[in-house]
Amino acid sequence: LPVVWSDDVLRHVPDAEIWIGVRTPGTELPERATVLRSALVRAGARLVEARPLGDELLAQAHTPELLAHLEGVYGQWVDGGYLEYQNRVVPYVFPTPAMLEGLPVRRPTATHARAGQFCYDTMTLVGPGTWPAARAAAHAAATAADLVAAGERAAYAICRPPGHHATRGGFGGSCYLNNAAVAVLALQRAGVGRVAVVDVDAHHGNGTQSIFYDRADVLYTSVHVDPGEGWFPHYAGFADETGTGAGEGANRNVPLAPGTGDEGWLAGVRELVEFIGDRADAVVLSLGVDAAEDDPESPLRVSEDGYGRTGELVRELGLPVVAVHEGGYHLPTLGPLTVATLAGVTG
Ligand code: SP5
Ligand code: ZN
Repeated sequence: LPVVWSDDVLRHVPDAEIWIGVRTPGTELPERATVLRSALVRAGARLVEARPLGDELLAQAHTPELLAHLEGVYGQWVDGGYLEYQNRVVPYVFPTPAMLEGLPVRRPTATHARAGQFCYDTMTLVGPGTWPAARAAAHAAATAADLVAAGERAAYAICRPPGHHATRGGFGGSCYLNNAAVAVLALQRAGVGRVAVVDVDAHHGNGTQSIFYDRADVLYTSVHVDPGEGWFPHYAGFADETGTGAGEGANRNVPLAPGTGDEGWLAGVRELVEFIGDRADAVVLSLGVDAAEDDPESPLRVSEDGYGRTGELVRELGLPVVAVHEGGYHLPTLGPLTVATLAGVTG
């Protein structure tokens, strides 16, 4: 199994997350990527360097305003003297629909105001290495997609920071650029017609869903902890979100009750696989392992064996698979869970 890697993914150091006003240590740490690399190498995988082949794909996945913001905002934060207050870009005012109620969204003058124009939560801070790392992760996803388009049956990209909460024009949930969306677009650039995203991260991938919500040629499917039970991303991931316009019927969410273990989880994954059926030519697997029982960020209770069987169910689709890493925060089990899933995928 080719495993795509870039040293640049280590450059994003989140330092902190501000959650209900409390500054807590960051959870999406660089060590996640090195742990994954070690586990995969130990399991016999072949490391492939990420190639810089994604900028036009980034422009397809995201708005120019978001890309310019992510590239420039930390420098503006430094130049504006904000390091005196915070060592990371932290938003405080958000141009929500409730603030503007139909009025145009202006471009604010102050950097501290602009911080909230694209970031929709207070946990996803921008530091000096955020942009190069996010870009490297997206390039890794595109490289894995290119390997699959060139004939590999499966490829896996160690993407960090993760991506599935990043929308076309916004970011949050520890995500900045949508790596899974970039993988989809890279497959299609290489001539693959229909792509199904299977998102097995514990959280709903609101970003990926929204990017493809009106498209019939990209199915988005996800099993995750029920946002209606109080879990991030709170505002999306419900079962009645089925797509819009041409994309009606191309979206499938399976929300699960907190505490769900292997049986309920695997029934959910099976639903996704049946939903996809013969309607896709390739799969992008949004591979988060934070549904595992020992993960601190979700209340689901999937075992290592459950993740292995998750991979096997994806394999049963009989399609080439581009796996991109998403969440998973318990460093001691991150490697084994991911190796088990990929072993299921490759058989
Ligand atoms: C990619 C991914 O798995 N993103 C997950 C983002 C969800 N984060 C929600 C955090 C909720 C509060 N967690 C408290 C941790 C304090 N450090
Ligand atoms: Zn997650």
